[in-house]
Amino acid sequence: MEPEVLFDVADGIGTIILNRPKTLNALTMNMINEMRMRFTAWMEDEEIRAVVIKGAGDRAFCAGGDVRAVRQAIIDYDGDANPALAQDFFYEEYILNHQIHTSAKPYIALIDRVCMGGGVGLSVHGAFRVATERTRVGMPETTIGLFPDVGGAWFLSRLPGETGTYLALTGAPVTVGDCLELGIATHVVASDTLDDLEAGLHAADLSGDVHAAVKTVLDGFVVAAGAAPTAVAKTEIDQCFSADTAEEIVARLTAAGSTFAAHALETLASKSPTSLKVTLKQIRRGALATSFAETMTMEFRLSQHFARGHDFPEGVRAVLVDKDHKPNWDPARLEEVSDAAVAGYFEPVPWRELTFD
Ligand code: QUE
Repeated sequence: MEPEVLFDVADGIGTIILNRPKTLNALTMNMINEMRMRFTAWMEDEEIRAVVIKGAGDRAFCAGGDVRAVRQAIIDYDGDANPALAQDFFYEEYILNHQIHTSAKPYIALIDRVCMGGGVGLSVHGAFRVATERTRVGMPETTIGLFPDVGGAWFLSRLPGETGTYLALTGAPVTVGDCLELGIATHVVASDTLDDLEAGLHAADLSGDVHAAVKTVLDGFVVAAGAAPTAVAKTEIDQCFSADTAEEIVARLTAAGSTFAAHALETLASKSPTSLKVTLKQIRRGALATSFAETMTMEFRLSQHFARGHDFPEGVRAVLVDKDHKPNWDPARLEEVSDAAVAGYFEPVPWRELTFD
């Protein structure tokens, strides 16, 4: 059987290749475990000077987590806590995100084509994020009744103005121009130069200041990024998405009356009302957090409550299993999701806590 993730070491560079091209390199528990172990070993290995991550195949960097498997575990389970997979998947994935965020060695994500959800968590927290003209980045979790996790509270709340709140709630994917303009990407290169770029990294002298050496190589491949429609809409996004409640965001978009606002409204209307309200609070709390670790502790709690809720398995059913794209959200309307219900999602769960020392 073909390994789900490949590791290669050469010229002081450890390379991770996500290798499930038929499923858009969606992350399995096995892939997360293997990457966690390898990453730990590489951080302690003096021969490894930098880490590169990329996706196999010609369709995706990584489309997200294997949430179908998590949903199935939830359906099959009848215990008091959460099924092992719904605990371990998020727990181990978030530790991996934290490892990437805190990596002392340059971490270089080659984000070609689709990069969604869990794929964003494997790329955006690294020091170098290389996008191409084919890149599509998004946090679409509110579409499946979940929330923009994998460090979304941290990085989305730190994007310019309210653009991260907009991306979090609508799940809207962005193209390469926005990736650069919003700071999701550090470099934009042509996809047909990626092999040369990797060869450049392998040929570089990484024995001195390795961050500077990597930056010099990447800088040499930079091309123009093109239009940034989300960044262009920032003033309107800031006006509408700075509201304190999801209802008020909807009211401001309704009052705005623009094509952009109408499209955003239509998008929000299809999302889980619970996801929207919890996500807004998650992003606001993320903005106030003083450490990445603190936001991951919060997100793990959220993941556990979503695993016990109605909308996450239902959203996965509608989008990824039955593919009818007609989720039956419960509650079905924003007004029916109480402040108390939202607050409950942020409470610790008795069976496990994710903390970092
Ligand atoms: C929203 C999401 C996800 C999604 C689609 C959405 C998501 C996710 C996947 C996905 C895609 C391909 C796969 C797979 C999962 O799709 O998080 O296993 O092969 O992982 O609209 O949040």
